[in-house]
Amino acid sequence: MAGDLPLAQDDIERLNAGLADALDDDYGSLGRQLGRRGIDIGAVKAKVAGFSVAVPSWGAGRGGTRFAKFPIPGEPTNIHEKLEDCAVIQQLGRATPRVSPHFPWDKVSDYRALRDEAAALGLGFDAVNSNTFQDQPGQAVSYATGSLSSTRADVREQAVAHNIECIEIGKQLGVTDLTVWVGDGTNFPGQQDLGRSLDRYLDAASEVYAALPGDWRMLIEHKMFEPAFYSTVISDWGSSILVAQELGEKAKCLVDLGHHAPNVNIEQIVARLHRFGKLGGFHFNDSKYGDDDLDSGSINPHQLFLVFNELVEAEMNPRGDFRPAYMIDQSHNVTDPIESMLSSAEAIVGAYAKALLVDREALLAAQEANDTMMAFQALRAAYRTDVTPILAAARAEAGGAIDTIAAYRASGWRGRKAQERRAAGTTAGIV
Ligand code: LRH
Ligand code: MN
Repeated sequence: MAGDLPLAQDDIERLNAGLADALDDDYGSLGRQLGRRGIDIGAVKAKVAGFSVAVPSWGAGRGGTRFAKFPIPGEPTNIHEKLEDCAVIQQLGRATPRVSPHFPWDKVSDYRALRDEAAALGLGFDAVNSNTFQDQPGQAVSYATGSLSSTRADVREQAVAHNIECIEIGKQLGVTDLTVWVGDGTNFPGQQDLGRSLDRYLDAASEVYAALPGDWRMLIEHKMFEPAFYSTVISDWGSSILVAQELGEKAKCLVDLGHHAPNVNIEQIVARLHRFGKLGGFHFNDSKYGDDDLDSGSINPHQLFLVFNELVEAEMNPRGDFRPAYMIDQSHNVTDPIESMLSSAEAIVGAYAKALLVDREALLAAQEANDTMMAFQALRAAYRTDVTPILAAARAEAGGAIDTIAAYRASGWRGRKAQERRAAGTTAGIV
């Protein structure tokens, strides 16, 4: 049981008390509105209360770009402080009970102790992320030539060994998913043979696959470009699903919303991966141009809704073991990371709640009748519904804050941490 939650629960309840009447009024009127549409608001609230998304450990600190990083006083600089901040997000939002760690960024000497430390804060862990896109001090060979697809056997072996080390760490943290994203690719035509690169990747990835315990999954994360700018070995969902099918049943595909060209129909990719039983997980974020890692739902909330519309359809028509790992993957360059993750989690849960409001019978009937406008209106009626009262009610009933950002600011958490924590570095880059 979570012993030492970071914030005073009384403070949260006192703030909620001042907002409860208004929430009751809003919830009541929404309940009547949904009732007229044949929807039981209580049933939607129950589904929302059961929904959760993991936060990235690397999102708890300020992120940066290749140009600069602007840290804020009191931001976390190690996994222990990151867990504290993730516990604040969970205590206020009650939708992010797991943290997805990244290695070696979150390396410690005792992972069982880390697991207990997280549990005391009301947290668990989600998919472990390997890192063969940066060289670490003292590393035997460099990843400058790529990692799992490098032409150099010693580099591939090092990358395989690192992924297997992440599995061993994950076992101690109680997780059963390994996320494998490799930045491998080229900047010049001809730099590498596009076919052989994939073959080398497949050989090395199959060694990682062979090391997976029976109940584990390997989540293959595709990305169109960056850090490579001419070709990327696992560049799109097609490459990802072919690799996952080649590797085996435990290999699934992870969709990072920011890893596609602008205007790509990501909800259709979700439907395709689900159709073939290969939908393994998500990295939620938003973007306008490239892999901007902006707050989920901040640029294109309709796309997020349409993705969840496919996920609710998938939930109702499961293929294989349908249990996608829902995770946030963002870089908070200009906001307080805690506020961004509170706001993003709300946007993600909100998209799920709206997708639950779709009248699927009416939608299917209109589709079958080729009544395009009524099919679209079935989605639009759900999308334009303000589900905020449902989210706030579910949160408050779980001990969270009705207004998460107001409660966070009232807590003075960041100011307190600025007194306690050492200043973060200003080295440019993602973390
Ligand atoms: C690559 C990526 C991947 C993580 C990294 C932090 O762009 O999305 O998921 O390893 O960001
Ligand atoms: Mn990602």
